[in-house]
Parts: sequence; structure tokens; C-alpha cells
Amino acid sequence: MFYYLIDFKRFSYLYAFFVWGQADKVLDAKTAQVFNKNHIKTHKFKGFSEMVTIDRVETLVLDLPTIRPHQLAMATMHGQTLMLVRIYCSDGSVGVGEGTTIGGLAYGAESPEGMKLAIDTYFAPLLLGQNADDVSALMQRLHIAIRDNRFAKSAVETALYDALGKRRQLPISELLGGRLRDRLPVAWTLASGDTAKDIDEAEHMLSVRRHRIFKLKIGKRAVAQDVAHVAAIKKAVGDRATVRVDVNMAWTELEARYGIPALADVGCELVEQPVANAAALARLAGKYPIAIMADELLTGPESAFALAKAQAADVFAIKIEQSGGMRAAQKVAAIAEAAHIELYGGTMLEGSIGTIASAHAFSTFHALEWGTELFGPLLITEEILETPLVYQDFELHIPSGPGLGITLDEERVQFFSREQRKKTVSLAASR
Ligand code: MUC
Ligand code: MG
Repeated sequence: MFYYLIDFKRFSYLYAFFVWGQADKVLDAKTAQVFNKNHIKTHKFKGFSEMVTIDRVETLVLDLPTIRPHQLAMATMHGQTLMLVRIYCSDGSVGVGEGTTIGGLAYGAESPEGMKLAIDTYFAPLLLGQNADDVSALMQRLHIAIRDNRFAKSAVETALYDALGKRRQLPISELLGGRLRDRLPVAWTLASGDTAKDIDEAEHMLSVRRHRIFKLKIGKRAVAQDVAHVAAIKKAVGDRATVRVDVNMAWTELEARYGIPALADVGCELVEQPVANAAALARLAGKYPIAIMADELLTGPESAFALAKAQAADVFAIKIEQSGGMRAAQKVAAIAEAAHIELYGGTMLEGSIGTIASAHAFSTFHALEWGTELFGPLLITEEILETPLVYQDFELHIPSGPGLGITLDEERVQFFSREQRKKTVSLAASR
């Protein structure tokens, strides 16, 4: 018995040296240089049976319809496309992550199709065979080798943490340092493009106690028309709800100078990203009795620091995809805390996976003065989870199970995947 123990130990050491050697070969020169310079470990070898490696990376694109056209200044959405990434590990654990955009390439440089291509071609080779437990080192590896691609990185990071959480039997929020809240207030976006329809929708949301914060998408019409639209909705909901607007950068600075005080006068409490330019935003912030929130300009910690330094916003709309992942979103929140900037949990209209990943990250923020807008799954007609998310009494409940704490309905995922649908269409067409 004793002999076998000694022998096994010796074998473990040999295996460790073997793995270490392989890792050095696999790491490209640049990554190895940066890792060495910063004393970053390349492998956490804890013994023969504990090493869990990444075996397979899979991506798929899902097309899902929305409950109604969703009209923003830069695009009208008739559906939402989710890019899903699944990471399969050697112990059988699987993690899932999601990437979305708004209106294809209308919002930013990454599209769901582009994320899929980037992950398949460039991310996967950097992940395969690596220690799945070393999420920070894996993300560092990706950051060194791949510039930008924040949305794809966010999806991959989510999948890595989901798998790790399942292995450790811990929710992602705990892996991120621990949650401060179990439920998050959720705003609803009124964006049908029609004032009367928006009022009906708001009344419905209030009556079913799902939302009492309304964000109105404006910027497509003339400023005066938009202000009248906001005034009518605020008048209809009165004190039962709060009203905010998102201009999605559509105004010039001059338009904003007319629009913002007029919005304050009709009871609107916050204006999100009225102009595209950071210097113009800084000139507008602090001038009117209404909060100014940065969204599109906030693309991670560096931009957060620059905006904070320029005193360009009262509130940050933090999104995990825009930030480059959950950990990066936490860094943005830390910068906001240091600069006394208030927080709002934003969305890229993610489906259930991205929404819950965001919820885990937001649950750890020191404050969330303006709540969240994690309503993405409610805008989509189709459920892809075995158990739907709980939205109740104006709040989203954050799951407490391991990893993301959600389970995909595999049949429905396959049904809505673009590849599957292509097959379905081609079969019907051939009859
Ligand atoms: C954005 O610009 O904030 C959030 C809600 C919504 O309807 O669109 C998103 C994007
Ligand atoms: Mg916005």
C-alpha cells in the first residue's frame, strides 16, 4: 500500500513537469513574456486528479422574435440574436455565456455573427487544453492576444465562471466576491414608437407589478416632439412611476441644451447619453436639475476613468458586455465609487444568460442607486430556460444555484439555433 502511495506521488511529479513543459510550448512568446514579467502563473497544478482542462469550445447563434418592434434612435429591432458560447471541461462541467448587440452593427463594432467567428477562430485555440479553474489567467491570456472584442470576451468569461461555479457549487456572485442583494429593481423600456401604445404598455406593467421605472427611447423625432411624448407619458403615470429617457447619442450639443431642461420641466428624472461626444457631455453635466447618464461612451475601466476625470456624468450605465466582462464591470463600478458617480445596471438586451450574468455582477456593486434595466428576456417571445426567470413586485430575483444558476432547455435552444432553422427551411423548400 505504502509502495503504491510513493509511486503515485512520483508519478504526479512527473506529470506536473510534463504539463508544465506542454504549457510553456503552448503559450506563445508574447503571452509568456507578459505572464513572466507580471509573475502570473501559467498552471495551477494541484495534483493528478484535480487538474480540469478545457476540452471543447462551441458557439451557436439563436434568432428569437421580440414581442413588438423595439424602436431606438439608431435602429428598430424586430427580433434579437443571441450568440451562445459553451465551454466543455474535462470533468464533465459545462459553462455557458452569451453575447448580444442591438440592431446588428448599429450600436457598436461587434455583431453576434462576428463574436462567433472571433471565438471559433481566435479565442478557442487559446483556451483549449488550459486549466479551466484559472479564470483570471485565462482572461489575461485572451486580453494579451486579442485586442478589444469586449462582447465576445464577456461571453467567454461568463461561460468560464459558470463552469467554475458548477464545479465549486457556488453562484457566480460568490466567485465575484459576494452578493450584496438577492433582487434587483428592473426598469422597462417604452419604445413602440407610439405615445398611446407606450401609455397602455406602462399601465399594463404597473397593473401586473412588473415595472415602475420607465425608460423612453427618444432621439428619432424633433426635440419638441420628443419632449411632448415624454410629457404625455409622465402625465399619464404620475407619481406611480418614474420616467427617464435614452437619446442614444442622437442629439447635437445645441439640441441637448434645449431638450434637457425641457425634459426636466415635464418631470423626467434622467437623460441617458444625449450626445455622442465626451467633451460635450461634460459641458452638459451638472447644468440642469436632471441626472445625466453615460452609456455608449462607457466601454470599460479606462473610459470610466476618463469620464470620471472629466466630470462628464452623474450616473454610469454599466453593462457587462460594453465593459468587457463581469470583472471589468466591477472595476468600472469601483471607479464610479471613488468618483462619487451613481450606478445603473444596463443591458444590451441580452437574453436570459447574459441577463443573469449581469445580475450576478450587479449584485456585488457597492450601490445601485438607479436600479437596473435587466428586462431583455421579457422582450423576447420565446423561453429558452427550463425554469423561467422570476420577475416579481418590480424586481428580478437573482438565482442562487451554482454558476449562473439557470438551466437551458436544450430542445428549444436547438430549435432556435440558426443552423437548425436553416436545415428546417431547406427541407421544406425541397418538397
Ligand atoms: C441602451 O442604449 O441603453 C437598453 C434598453 C433598451 O431598450 O435598449 C438598451 C440599450
Ligand atoms: Mg442607452
